[in-house]
Amino acid sequence: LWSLMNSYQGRDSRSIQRSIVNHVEYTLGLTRFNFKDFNAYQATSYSVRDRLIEQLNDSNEYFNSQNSKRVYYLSLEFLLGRMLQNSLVNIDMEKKYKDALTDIGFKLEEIYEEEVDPALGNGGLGRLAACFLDSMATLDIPAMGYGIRYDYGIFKQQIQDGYQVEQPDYWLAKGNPWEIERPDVAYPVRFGGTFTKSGSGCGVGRWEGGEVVMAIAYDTPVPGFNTYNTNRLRLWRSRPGNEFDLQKFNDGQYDKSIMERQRAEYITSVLYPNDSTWEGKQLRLKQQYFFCCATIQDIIKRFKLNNTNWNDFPKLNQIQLNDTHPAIAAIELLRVLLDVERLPYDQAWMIVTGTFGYTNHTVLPEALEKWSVNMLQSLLPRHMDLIFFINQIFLEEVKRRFPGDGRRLEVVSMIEGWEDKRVRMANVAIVCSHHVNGVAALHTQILKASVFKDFYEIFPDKFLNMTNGVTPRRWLYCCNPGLAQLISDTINNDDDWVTDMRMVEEIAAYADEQGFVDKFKQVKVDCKKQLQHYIEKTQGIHIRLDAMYDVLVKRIHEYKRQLMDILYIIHRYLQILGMNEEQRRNVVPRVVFIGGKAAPGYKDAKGFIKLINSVADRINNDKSINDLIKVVFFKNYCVSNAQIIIPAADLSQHISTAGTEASGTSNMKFTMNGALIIGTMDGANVEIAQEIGKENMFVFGADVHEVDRYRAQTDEYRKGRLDGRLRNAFRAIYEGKFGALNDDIKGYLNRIEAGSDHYCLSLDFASYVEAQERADRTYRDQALWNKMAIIGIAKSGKFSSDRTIQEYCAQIWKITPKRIPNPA
Ligand code: 26Y
Repeated sequence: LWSLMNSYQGRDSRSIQRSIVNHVEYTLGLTRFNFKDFNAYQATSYSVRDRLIEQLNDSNEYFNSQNSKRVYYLSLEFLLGRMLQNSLVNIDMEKKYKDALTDIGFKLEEIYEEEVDPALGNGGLGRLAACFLDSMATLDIPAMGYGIRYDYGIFKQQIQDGYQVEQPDYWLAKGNPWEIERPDVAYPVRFGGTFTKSGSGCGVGRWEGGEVVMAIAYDTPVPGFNTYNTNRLRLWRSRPGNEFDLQKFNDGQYDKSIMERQRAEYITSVLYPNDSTWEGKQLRLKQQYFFCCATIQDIIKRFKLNNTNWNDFPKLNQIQLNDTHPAIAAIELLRVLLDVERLPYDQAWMIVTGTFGYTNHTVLPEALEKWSVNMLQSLLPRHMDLIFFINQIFLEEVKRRFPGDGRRLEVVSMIEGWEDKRVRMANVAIVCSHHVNGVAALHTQILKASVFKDFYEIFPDKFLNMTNGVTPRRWLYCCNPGLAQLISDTINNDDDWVTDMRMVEEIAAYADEQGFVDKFKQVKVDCKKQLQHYIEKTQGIHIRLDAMYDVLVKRIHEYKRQLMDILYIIHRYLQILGMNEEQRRNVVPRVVFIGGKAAPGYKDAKGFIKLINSVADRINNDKSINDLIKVVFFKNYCVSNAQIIIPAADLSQHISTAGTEASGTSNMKFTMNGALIIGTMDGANVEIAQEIGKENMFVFGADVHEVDRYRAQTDEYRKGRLDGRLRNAFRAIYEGKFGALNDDIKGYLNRIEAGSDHYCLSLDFASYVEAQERADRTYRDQALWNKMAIIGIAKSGKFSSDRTIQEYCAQIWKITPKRIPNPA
């Protein structure tokens, strides 16, 4: 048996081929003599998964045997993107699989394209969770991700007649070779029912009745780069519980009771597509509690394998909350410690606050979660009871420390309102956590100075900054192999930089060296060709190669100001129309890409998409401007096509109103891939400017203070200062130059004209135009442009998520890497 147990998968070509072909025959049930690219993808993935499972099990065994401290990253979103290439790269077998497949008649690159893009997230927050998983595995941190296995990921975006149309993303339709279903790992989760309490204070009691659904685990292995360590992402799926509605069965209503059981499965059906406007949907609250409840049970079960002393719990378990979405987990842990484990309140509370950390991702008031007390009470009676209790204790403490400060009590209370009472989940999360962090320096400053000011004064040591990062494995090594190769060749150090991005700084020394610059230019051209091909294939649009590729891709939102970009394009178009031949020869040709999804209920954002498409229609069909501008609405922006467009960008736009974008993470990806940023002093742009130098970006716009002052003025004041070029762009739209647009978008523009300009389009427009002109001038000087781009890459090291995770480990989780011995 031992020899069997030691039989890891061979790494030679024959073993790889045998494993793939075996999976074709025995897993897929196909004949090994005839299978398609998709089947080759499936079999290859199963073959890779076999290796990952082995590594996962060994890692887990090892950590268990050492009673290792663990980190748990709880998130309602994991925007993983395709797994095959990333997995092969991380286990250092891409070349071997490529050769093995070539031998049997398949091209690995084509097989990559067969994979669906698992998209269980909205945008930045979900993608950050995925980057963190990659970094935690790479850094040998015993960590797990916990989330929900949605049947439907973020919708697929289609464009019909210029409007966004949402299509369901049933990503599991053809199976998912990366997950391992674990019917043996299942926990009951209760909703509703009644709670009966005994004892004083918070008391203890029994929670009974209601409905019980089961959480079933689905595990996905997360391999680290250049390490044997492989972590686990555990996603929960809901299934009906067993004690379901015996009454109806007994009454002979067999079919009805079966249907009722099915309802349990709806809990994990769909990812909510909102990323900035909170809606009090009961099903969403059920999702949150469902996954938190199962997760806490799973964590406690693992703790109990090796431990009996509850005071060790926070020393051995750190739980990070990815925004407030999983914050109910803290209350759930408290409930279990009190009502199930029967610990005294003080001890239980110490354990909770020693275990949790909370990451905030937004300062927009409309994105903050505030569940109605009534809803919580009926769904989770004990949790509501406990929130009231901890709130009371907390407020008493605040009263003692800040006597007579009634305003503060009102603001920091977990409960808001009188008739329509709501629970402020951010306040719950702050009080239940030992640390609260923002995701970029400016964002954390804003949290301390305004959003959570009153909390900061109560708990000054709780608040800290953890500037976001992105994984250089996916966002450089995988998506831009040409650039990766150039870096490796230049710094003469193999691939060491892939786990130590600061090393890339060395290439700055070559920014003036012709040989290096030529190679860099070639890499960029190759990436642009790939994008050109992708656009031709998916959207049927031909774009020229010798233009500046100007890219704005992110979720569509007023604060991100896609509207300002398209208004600038209109301005630029009108300018060109007024030029003579001579002047036109001086215009830098641009292909403008704007892409992103709008939340289905966000009318204004959807209006922006229509406007962009209408402008594209007009400009792209205007032969008179001879392709000096081409506008492409980049459809269905997602992780897999981000990997194509980011490496191909020359100019990348990060133009949010100062003080609104918590961090941004694609700004980091674009910089690593040699695009120049045009951007405001917002989010992580500020730190990117610090690292690479302001002179290597096109910075513009009001800073946070100027925004505050502008907003404090009257509509009259703002109306009187409306930017003239902006007004001309509005006129062109009203006159119908871009077709008949609906009244909503016109109304929106009218309001800006009337001085209602919350996102400061008029305030920033002049300096935006000026920055765009600077970008043009710089682009005409290709030597300068490339030099700036190279310095950007060289100095982007800070923005590796490895650095971010190291900071979380040192300052919040107090955990050190645990390198597992390599079996080979
Ligand atoms: C409550 C619900 C409506 C909701 C759902 C998703 C609210 C917010 C979100 C997602 C927010 C998000 O993606 N935030 C982004 O997080 C990134 C990672 O920290 C930041 O870089 C980015 O600035 C921020 O907008």
